[in-house]
Amino acid sequence: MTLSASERAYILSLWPKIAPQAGALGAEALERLFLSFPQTKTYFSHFDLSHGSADLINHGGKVINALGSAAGHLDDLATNLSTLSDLHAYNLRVDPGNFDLLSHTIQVTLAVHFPDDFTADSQAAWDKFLSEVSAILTSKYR
Ligand code: HNI
Repeated sequence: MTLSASERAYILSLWPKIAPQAGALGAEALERLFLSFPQTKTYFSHFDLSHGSADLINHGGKVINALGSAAGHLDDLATNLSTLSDLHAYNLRVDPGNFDLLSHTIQVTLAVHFPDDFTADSQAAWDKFLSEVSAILTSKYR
């Protein structure tokens, strides 16, 4: 599952628009995750999950910036994400099914904020990129 040149271009062209709003976009993706899939809240019982909370913005920013870092290493995603892969598999033990749910709410958030950029082709590229990231973050479970 390798990203083609045009798929890479869709990821890299949107990233500069995402980066300045990483916290807000990440917080929205998390809020959508927790509202649509409330079972995912169990991993965040130590967070204040209310709308616009500092916890949502801080953690949302970390998630989005990790994606930005990955986008800068599309030729070597596994190395770039190795520490996070260890964390999610060995420490957090997040059920792998949840990665599809977060990938979905990230895409909804991008669609809402960047309607002109997030064409069907762009979405397909982002979906593939998020699938690759998720596959790596869940690769050490067994
Ligand atoms: Ni995830 C911590 C990135 C999916 C639950 N996660 C992180 C951190 C990053 C991150 C970055 C912070 C690491 C650190 O502090 O060193 N997570 C990502 C990415 C994805 C992802 C890029 C997928 C796109 N994480 C998920 C999913 C869940 C999840 C699907 C559960 C529903 N992550 C967590 C939890 C933490 C976490 C829980 C620890 C939070 C804390 O600070 O206590």
